[in-house]
Amino acid sequence: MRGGKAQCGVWTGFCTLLCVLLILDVHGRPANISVLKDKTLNSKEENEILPPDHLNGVKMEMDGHLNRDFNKEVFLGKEIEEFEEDSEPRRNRKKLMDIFQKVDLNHDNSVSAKEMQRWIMEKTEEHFQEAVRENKLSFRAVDPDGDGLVTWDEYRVKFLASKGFNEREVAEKIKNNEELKVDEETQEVLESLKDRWFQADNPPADQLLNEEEFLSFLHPEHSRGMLKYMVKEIVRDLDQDGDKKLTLPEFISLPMGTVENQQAQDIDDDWVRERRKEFQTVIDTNQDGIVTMEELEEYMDPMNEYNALNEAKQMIAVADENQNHNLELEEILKYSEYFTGSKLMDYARNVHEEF
Ligand SMILES: [Ca+2]
Ligand SMILES: [Ca+2]
Ligand SMILES: [Ca+2]
Ligand SMILES: [Ca+2]
Repeated sequence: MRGGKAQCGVWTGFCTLLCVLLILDVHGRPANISVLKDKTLNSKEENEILPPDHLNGVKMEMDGHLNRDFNKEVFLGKEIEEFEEDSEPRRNRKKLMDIFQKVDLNHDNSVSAKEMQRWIMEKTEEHFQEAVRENKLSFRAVDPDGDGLVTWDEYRVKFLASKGFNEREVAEKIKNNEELKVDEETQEVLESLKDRWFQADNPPADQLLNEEEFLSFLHPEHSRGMLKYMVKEIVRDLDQDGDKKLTLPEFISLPMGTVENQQAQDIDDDWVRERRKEFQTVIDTNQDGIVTMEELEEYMDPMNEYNALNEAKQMIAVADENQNHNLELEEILKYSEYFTGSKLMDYARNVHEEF
């Protein structure tokens, strides 16, 4: 574990179908899959014992897609959901002003890159703490006898029960070493979960996961070892020539036949443009046109301070209208959609009322 307990926020909620789709969908990757990730499809109560496909404050999804909400997640921390649900501009503006005061540590009414970096690190830590909190509940659900240790078989029973299998029947069969009749899709998910399960078992491996290990099972971004595992999985999915490195064409490649109309074509073009930019300007740090596992690991590491500073500079650049490399309150209010996801239509009038 890095820094003892680096923690990250649980993003609860895909519907069962979507979750299975995303776990299985390693080769076919439609460019517009983010469309599927519409918030309306989320359901909070399901799959809490399954590793979330989306990790808050991590730059890339487990399926290799860029995390489009990254900047909002690291700017808002655990308040992100509140912002999404609350669409009342007046209240959002007030909240954003409060955040600005806090980011502006030296109270000079201007946010520097350093101040933003510190803020990003703080908010990332907040997601971590959220993950730990939710992990407690998830762990309790898979450890009904409460001895603090979970076997793969115990977890497997809970997983299958969440897929609609009869929990007692499955448990009985596993106990008696009988064959489980599960469909191919479920079997594939099980195998990938099993792989991940044993990766999360810290040495000396005892085939049991305690709460902390279970946390890195659900949240690989917490531990150096699991971060490596996650990167390996992503590279495996994108690497076409098997050299365990990614070229730009490998990184931006799209499956054939996903483009059905002009709208989808536009989404594809945006997707490629964004990915190319990210590859060239951020991930490939030594600029040799190749992304190694090490480079990808640094990129994915939510606690990387250098990444946080870069992100801070990028965020400032987006809204820095007066070009002073700092953010003033008016700039942040004007670009509120970028920082919070919600538009403040009447920002100009309100700002003037305020001052
Ligand atoms: Ca300041
Ligand atoms: Ca390659
Ligand atoms: Ca490189
Ligand atoms: Ca400025």
